Amino acid sequence: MSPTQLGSELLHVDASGPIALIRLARPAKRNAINDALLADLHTTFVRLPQHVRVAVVHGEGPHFCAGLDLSALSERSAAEGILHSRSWHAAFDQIQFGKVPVIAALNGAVVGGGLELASACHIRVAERSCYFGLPEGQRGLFVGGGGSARVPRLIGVARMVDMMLTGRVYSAEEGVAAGLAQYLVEDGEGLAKAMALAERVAGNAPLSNFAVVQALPRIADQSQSDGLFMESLMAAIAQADQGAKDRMNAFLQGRAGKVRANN
Ligand code: 1HE
Repeated sequence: MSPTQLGSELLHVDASGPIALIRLARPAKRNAINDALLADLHTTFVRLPQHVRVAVVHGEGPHFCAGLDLSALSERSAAEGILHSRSWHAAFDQIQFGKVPVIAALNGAVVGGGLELASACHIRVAERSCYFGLPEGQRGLFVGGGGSARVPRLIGVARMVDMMLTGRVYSAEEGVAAGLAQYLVEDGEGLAKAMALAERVAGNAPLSNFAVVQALPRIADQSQSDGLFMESLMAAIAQADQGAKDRMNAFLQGRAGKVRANN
């Protein structure tokens, strides 16, 4: 897989422009993630070319992702189970803490490992058809793709406990209200909305985007004292960049947009 030939028959990737489009392409299996698809996701995010500024992830067919491919759940020892889970962590870390901001366009089932994938992305757009669940409890499993770390940061531990213990499923509207996604759109409009958001994100200074994606979640995990110190370092690095100076001058000379309500 060379940088210009990312993807596979399981993962369709167009990284030719500044917005990379990454599509889970197993609709017959509801985009369930097997080891090969996981490896493709991992490699794709590691190898995104330098010119890519934002990535958009979505799923082919009526469902974003049915989670772990349950047919691939062979008998594993505890040690093999740990390594399998760690391979999901490694792949999804490349999404959350990779080169670029990642926007997920969600439709249909966003369940189990599919919700873990979505929660590794930075912005989630939910179509009205979309629903969120963590059926691991019902399947005799536990989350293994980073869900226990990422989902409570979106919705709180109590809501995740409820989802896992009772099998509660959140509708798109409920998910947006709870914090599982930031945008709610009509069916069929998710990808267009994600692309429109990606255009805006791509227009930011790359170092600002880097700070938001890399520093912000880490600061939120730190003590206030450590977090504020890291904030100062990141702010100083970002504003020292020529791109930031150009943008500030553009505003001061009346050449940049103003902040307006609902812009
Ligand atoms: C699958 C999977 C899968 C579908 N692994 N094959 N995830 C789950 O527990 C969710 C399981 N899936 C479902 O609840 C439903 O399939 C859906 C709600 C996602 C979609 O329903 P539907 O009616 O549109 O499709 P379907 O008929 O159920 O499925 C179509 C095919 O996809 C069918 O295979 P076929 O060969 O009979 O056509 C299904 O078996 C297959 N399929 N989902 C394998 N998940 C890192 S730890 C993460 C732990 C987890 O993610 S646990 C949660 C797993």
